[in-house]
Amino acid sequence: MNDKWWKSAVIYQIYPRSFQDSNGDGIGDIKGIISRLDYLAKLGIDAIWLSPVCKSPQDDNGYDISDYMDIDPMFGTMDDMIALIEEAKKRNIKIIMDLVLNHSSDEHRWFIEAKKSKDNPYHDYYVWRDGTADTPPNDMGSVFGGPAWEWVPKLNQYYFHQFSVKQPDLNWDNPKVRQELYDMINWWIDKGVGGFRLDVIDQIAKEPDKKITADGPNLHKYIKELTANTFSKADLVTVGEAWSANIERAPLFSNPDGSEFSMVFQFEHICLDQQEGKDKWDLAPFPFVKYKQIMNKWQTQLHDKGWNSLFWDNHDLPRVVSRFGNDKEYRVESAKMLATALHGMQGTPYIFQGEEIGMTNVRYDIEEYDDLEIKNVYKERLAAGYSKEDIMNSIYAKGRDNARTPMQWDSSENAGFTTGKPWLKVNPNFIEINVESQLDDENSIFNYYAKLIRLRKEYDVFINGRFEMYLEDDEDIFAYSRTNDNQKMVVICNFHDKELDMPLKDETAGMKVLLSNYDEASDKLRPYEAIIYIGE
Ligand code: TEU
Ligand code: CA
Repeated sequence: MNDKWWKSAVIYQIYPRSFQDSNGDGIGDIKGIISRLDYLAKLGIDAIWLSPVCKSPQDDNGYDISDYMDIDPMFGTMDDMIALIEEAKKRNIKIIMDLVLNHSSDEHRWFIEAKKSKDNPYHDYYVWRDGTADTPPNDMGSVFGGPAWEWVPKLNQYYFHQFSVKQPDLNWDNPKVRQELYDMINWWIDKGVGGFRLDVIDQIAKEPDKKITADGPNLHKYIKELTANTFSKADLVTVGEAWSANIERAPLFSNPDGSEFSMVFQFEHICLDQQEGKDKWDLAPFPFVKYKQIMNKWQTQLHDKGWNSLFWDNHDLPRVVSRFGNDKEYRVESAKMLATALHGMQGTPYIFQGEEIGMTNVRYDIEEYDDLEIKNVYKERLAAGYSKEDIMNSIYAKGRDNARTPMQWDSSENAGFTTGKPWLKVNPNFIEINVESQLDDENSIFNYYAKLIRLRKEYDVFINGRFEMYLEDDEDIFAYSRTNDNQKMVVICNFHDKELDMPLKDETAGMKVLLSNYDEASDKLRPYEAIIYIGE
């Protein structure tokens, strides 16, 4: 099962507008990324998942594309993009593009045409329904709040948008739409990209009349057709973002026969710290034992049947160390522990920019946030009678801008991100938490991540070992083994700040410590301690 390069790869996600600005306009750009490639090579990553850089009015920070075959001037030019692909290649790093195929921007030329008239050739590129000004086709809502239907008086029709009103859904039932998208993807493949991440791909086969969004009846038919016409022609990595994927359907998305994607990117473990049946803003404590059950299920049941992505955070999620670790007195220990727990499992690990230095969540005034989702939930919940304090607490915990504050490179003004005014305020803790202070510190979070990545390349068992969990009901410890034909690895992680008796001594007797986040050995499992043992 080690045949595919992406199984032993580590993928680093860049959110371009927040990574590195090169021209002082306060917005990260492609030239900025190029200037930091040596840093990423030092970390040891194999590929960069680049959040969208295509032309976009930036209503949803690039996830609303108005031209799939051009680069947004804010990020640079097509020449810059080609240079990025080439410069990355020199360092053995592949570039993974973010494909947003469920919807386009309302400023895409297809949509501009589509709304001109019902018999315009592009009309059927989108999802329209008749109705009257005050009666939408049904009561479906958009992910970002408000209705999923937008009235266009000139046509006496509504168009469907699962996300913002500036993100009209593409009509995948129209073969012309599918063909246009395949042509565009093949054009990118010819430019030398290493793969694609497919945004909300489980939502393309929507059937709004039946109120179906994710996982529509035609979904896997469309994905198979997409892959056969594009990705299957080259040795690419493809990652399907699928909020609806469960363990039964994940083997389809990531079928080892290559008919769909290389791997699935699913969220079951991410939706645990919210109240049952409500949404992410309705906070609940993290149910640790439940989390372990979910990991155990995915690790054991997908083994040999598909391939999973391993991640704690991304540009839509809070910072891992603030969410599942301790961003105060044990920030360094808990960041390393969380990395260990994740990288030890089977699947392809993702590192979201800044995670490798332990960047944390922020608490800003509402005016200081930028994300449309934060602004919408604030308005909606205020109108619904929630207290401001309540709403802000939800935003501090779950707001997407937690992940989007500029990368903290050094302790100079604006953390070395820009010489201008950053588009989103820099986290004030950049003086303490930044790349520069960690590069030469052997014990830094950065160097711990670099070690983890190196070990993954050295020991096959990280890639193909069978997973077995220990101590299922333990409220503090996540521990498991990975075993292949010639090696066994045991991973022990303390998820809390309690000091515990060292568990599993019989299991680990005679094994050697491969990695640990504390200096000296001890009989106790210290707060947020993580150890990887290796043996035969
Ligand atoms: O995210 C899919 C998605 O459903 C999330 O937006 C999530 O539900 C949201 O963060 C609410 O908490 C993808 C992208 O990752 C996201 O950035 C885009 O906004 C979205 O698709 C639309 O393209
Ligand atoms: Ca810039």
